[in-house]
Amino acid sequence: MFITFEGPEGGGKTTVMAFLLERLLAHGLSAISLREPGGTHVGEQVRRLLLDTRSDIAPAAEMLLFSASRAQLVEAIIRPHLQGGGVVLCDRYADSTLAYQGFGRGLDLTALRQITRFATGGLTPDLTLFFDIDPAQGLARRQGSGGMDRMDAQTLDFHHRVRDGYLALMAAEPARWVRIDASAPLAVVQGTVIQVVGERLSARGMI
Ligand code: Z5A
Repeated sequence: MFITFEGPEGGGKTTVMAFLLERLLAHGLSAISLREPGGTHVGEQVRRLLLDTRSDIAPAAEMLLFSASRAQLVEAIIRPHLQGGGVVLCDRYADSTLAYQGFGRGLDLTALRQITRFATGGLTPDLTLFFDIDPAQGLARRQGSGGMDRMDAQTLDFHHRVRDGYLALMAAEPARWVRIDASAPLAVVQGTVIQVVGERLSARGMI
């Protein structure tokens, strides 16, 4: 089962994914957690380039770099783990490209979908958890937990377009997406995620 974590920054994706991973492993499931961009040697090099505030990257080049990192991750880790019957948790995936480079930067969505299909071989998540939070609140949390990277440092307008983009993606594919109120206290968010994922795993006979 392939589960992705999406949403504006500071929603708690990384924190909750680590919590979920522990629970899945405790259940005896073969689960791994990954992040995008990154997750492989090549991907981590690309990540450094993409998030460095000194990088001046054209929108199309930015999109292709995110896609290169994704292509490597799918080929080297995600697909083999899924083929072995495991669970893959991924902190961001292709929907981030549609939300950030498509709705945020204004790149053509049809072209982004074609490139994404090429990069991933058409691999789509079984479940996408949307950590929904007001962008200003998310950025404030992010500022509190560390430095701002090149993507965080975009305008608030940009981050609002990204969130609106996510809402449009979710509306277009309601069976794959579940909205999580990421402004709720952490324990509530964790409880909701455990319940949603538990139901999906049980429906597949995995627990
Ligand atoms: N990007 C893109 O443009 N295109 C693409 O195709 C892809 C990505 C794949 C990756 O940055 C950037 O690349 C990202 C999108 C773009 N940029 N932006 N902007 P990243 O991986 O470094 O960052 P991120 O994915 O945006 O994650 P984040 O900012 O670290 O946020 P998070 O993982 O959702 O939150 P967190 O780190 O778990 O929590 C943040 C803080 O909030 C932390 O102190 C927590 O303790 C706290 N927290 C978490 N939950 C709560 C609750 N419920 N209440 C109170 N406090 C909480």
